[in-house]
Amino acid sequence: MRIKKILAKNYSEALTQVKKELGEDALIISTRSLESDGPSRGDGHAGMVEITAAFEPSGENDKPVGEGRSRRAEPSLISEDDLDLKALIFSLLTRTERAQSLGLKPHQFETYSRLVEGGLSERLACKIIEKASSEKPAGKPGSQSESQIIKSLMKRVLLCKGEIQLDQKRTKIVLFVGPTGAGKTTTIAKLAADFALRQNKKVAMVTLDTYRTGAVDQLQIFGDIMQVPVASAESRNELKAIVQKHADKDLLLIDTAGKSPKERTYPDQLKVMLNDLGQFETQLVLSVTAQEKIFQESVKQYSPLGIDRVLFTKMDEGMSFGPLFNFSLRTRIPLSYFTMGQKVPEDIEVANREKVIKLIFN
Ligand SMILES: Nc1nc2c(ncn2[C@@H]2O[C@H](COP(=O)(O)OP(=O)(O)O)[C@@H](O)[C@H]2O)c(=O)[nH]1
Ligand SMILES: [Mg+2]
Repeated sequence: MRIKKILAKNYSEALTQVKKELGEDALIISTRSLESDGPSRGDGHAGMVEITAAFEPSGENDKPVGEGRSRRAEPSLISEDDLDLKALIFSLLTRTERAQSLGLKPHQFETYSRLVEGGLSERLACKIIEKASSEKPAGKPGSQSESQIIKSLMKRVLLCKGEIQLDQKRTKIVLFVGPTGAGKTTTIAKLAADFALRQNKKVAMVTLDTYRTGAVDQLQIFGDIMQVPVASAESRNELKAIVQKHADKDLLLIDTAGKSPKERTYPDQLKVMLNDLGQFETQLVLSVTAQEKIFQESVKQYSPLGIDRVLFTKMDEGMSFGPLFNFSLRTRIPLSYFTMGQKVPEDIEVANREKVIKLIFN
């Protein structure tokens, strides 16, 4: 796709010229009259109009690789053929213009800007504003302000399911999965401390992360400090034996290896290992400092296991919390805990909606 400016005496001539030179499919991005720039223009273009248009150069895409454009072209990450013209034009608009094109009214632009700056997706921000304005009782004195309505609406749609619920009759087994370095092992240690030391429950920790040097030791050190037993399993039978050995426990926390979201086979390997456990809960551990795309990819990766909860770590290091909100709304996976520091056991809390809203609007 290329961009070109066309100069002509008036708009109708300019448009005719755009069609003639750039083709019927050319998209007008902007128009302006050069008269408005004042009489002092010395370039001889005063009184003319200028149209900026985007167009697909004809024939260039059809050339075989190695000829013409392909050889001369600068290396680029996306080929021009893959560009979605509409999305590109949308991204060329200013944020206000985008808000307008999504159907918002001028008095809503400021709120929209605020939500988008907080990291909410543009479409989600729009939907929330529209829903809030449909809920606002027209002009009632003393009624809530628009921003209060928006905050309470956002709070309402967030799904939080509180802490891990123990099972009276059997050991509650909870599996922690997620990208490398998200904070799985540290979080397990925090939870073990909370249940064992504060709630006086019988807890054991198991790690399936036996590939990485030091991974078992990392959990073992926490276990020694807290007097909580630690085991490691490399096979389905080993895991089965460990679970049987700890049948008297209230809670069994299972740590897994960190895997890049690109490793699609790991959940299947886990599934085989966990096959004899009966019921277990899966907590997806994500760092708020990770890219938003990692969130989505991790869900795709681990969905074969069934994801019951999402736990966000590194809230202390996060700069933008809108992605957490986007994720929560898109997936509807309930939030369980937030962690906000490296200190074991104190830097963990049960996820709560107020905190998310406060962080987004800070
Ligand atoms: N700032 C901060 N660091 C954390 C938090 N949780 C874990 N970490 C750190 O993140 C790093 C990776 O944690 P780890 O538990 O080993 O991640 P894993 O690979 O998912 O098991 C360690 O240095 C942790 O101390 C948190 O809530 N905030
Ligand atoms: Mg780990």
